[in-house]
Amino acid sequence: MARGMRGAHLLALFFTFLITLFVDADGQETSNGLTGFSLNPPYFNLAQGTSISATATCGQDESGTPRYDLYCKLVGGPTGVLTQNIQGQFCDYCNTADPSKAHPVTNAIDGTERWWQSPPLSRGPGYNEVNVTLDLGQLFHVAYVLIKFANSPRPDLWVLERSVDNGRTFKPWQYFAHSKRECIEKFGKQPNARILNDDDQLCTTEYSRIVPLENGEIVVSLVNGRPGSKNFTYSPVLQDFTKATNIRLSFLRTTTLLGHLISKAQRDPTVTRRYYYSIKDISIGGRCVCHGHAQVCGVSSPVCRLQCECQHNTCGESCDRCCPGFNQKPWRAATVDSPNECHACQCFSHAFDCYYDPEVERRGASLDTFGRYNGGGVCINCQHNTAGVNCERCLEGFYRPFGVPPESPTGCIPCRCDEMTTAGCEMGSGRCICKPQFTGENCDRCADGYYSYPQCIRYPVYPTTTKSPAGPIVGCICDYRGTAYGVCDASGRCLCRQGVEGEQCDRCQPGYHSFPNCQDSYTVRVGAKNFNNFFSKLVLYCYPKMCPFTCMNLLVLLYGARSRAIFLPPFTLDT
Ligand SMILES: [Ca+2]
Repeated sequence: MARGMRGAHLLALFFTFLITLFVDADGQETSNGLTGFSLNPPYFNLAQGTSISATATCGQDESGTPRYDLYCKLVGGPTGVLTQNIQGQFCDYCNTADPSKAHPVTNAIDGTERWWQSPPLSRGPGYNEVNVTLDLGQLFHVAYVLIKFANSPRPDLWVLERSVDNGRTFKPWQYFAHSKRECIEKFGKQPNARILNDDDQLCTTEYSRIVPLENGEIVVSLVNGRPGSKNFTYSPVLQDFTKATNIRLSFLRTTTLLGHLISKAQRDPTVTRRYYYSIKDISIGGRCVCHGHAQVCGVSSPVCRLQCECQHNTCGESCDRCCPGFNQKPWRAATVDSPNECHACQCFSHAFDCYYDPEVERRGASLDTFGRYNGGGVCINCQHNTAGVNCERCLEGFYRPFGVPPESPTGCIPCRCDEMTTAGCEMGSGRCICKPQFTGENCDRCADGYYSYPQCIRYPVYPTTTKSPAGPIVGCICDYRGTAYGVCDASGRCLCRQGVEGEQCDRCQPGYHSFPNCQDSYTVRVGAKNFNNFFSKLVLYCYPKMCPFTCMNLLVLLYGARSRAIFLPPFTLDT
């Protein structure tokens, strides 16, 4: 009981120490996590509550079955705790089946004096290489890793590694060796080098000394002492360097009393049973990665993951994107000088979401909520019959009458136009917009270059061809509307259609009218009654020299002698 109290007291002291270190790490950081415009959640011990695993543990075999593992401490002197005293060594055994002799890896993060222990080398020299991995469950910024060792010295040779892809790949964070030579030979790193870059991977020798034989500590600072530590929000390299989803302690060799002579003694179990790793507790000082957009990082139910409480209109577990509808500008991390908040898109209340398009910003085609063409937000899925970058237009076939505000959900009303001849109508006035082949106030005539209303067929345009490929290219300027077969012949002469004349085929021949639809007939609309008194409409083509009544002859030819033409009022000659 007294021991537990003492442990808790030490732990409290320890965390006070941690918090002090972290505030120092950011320099300018105030107690509320505010650095200029950049918001940051507080640091805490990430190790508590993570899942931890070890590749080997004393007291169990490779399959996890409990077994007896005898080990002895390097430290001399009876403590009364150990049960055996063999040849002056103080020994004990591990067994995971016995709670008082079990040293599972979860002991390394439980905040108590209990510890994790690896199998002694007497079980095999392969137990020099043991990994302890912490799965943080999500991405964090890690400022410090503190490891308190238990009843063995600190490791002789090892690597602190991190993963940013949930444990798929690991890369070194820091190397540890007992000699400068090993830094170079094993890791290719200059020992105890000055830190020049935010992402330099150091090789340290100070933490591999054999003393203390028990209860040693290693403090790995990943922020302090680095160039970007005083300006964390402006140091993307340091921000990246401190990110981790998983942390791995990759132990390569235990510390021994014999140094390099271990190879000679490695078959002697009375020697090798004294060599193993033991960890009393690991603390990882870190905080959520919120990109300067959150002051609070809390537990989100039901997934029980820590989540930034994002501000500045940002969203996502780490505030790493703009919230739906706030993509007028591209997402950016907050800095000391600017919150770099996400701005709302202007969709006139016709869309919930938008995306950012740099090309739209370059063209100055996106309106912001202040009425300026600033940013590149494009509204997604415009509702209420609207369309456009800002849902500012009506869909084709709809128009918004003058005076109706653009955000009105009922503002876009259907055009009152003939769908056959029109392509929607004008905003405001609702005036019909003719399809290309039609013209006129009501789109009831063929446009230039088209004929035979209401089909309005395009006059054929043939590619220019020449029959004398060896000859010079002859330029010709012809009115395509009056030209037949091709624009011109090999000599450059325009080839006019029937009823058309002129060097450029640009006028009707005498007796023809209505260029380019040069006709020699007038169209007379008449009504006709056939034998069965069935009244039908037909169109007769009468030559200009015929009087309209002469058309009767045609009618008789078509419908028989007893049919009668009734000219529909008004009796007109279509030109
Ligand atoms: Ca512990």
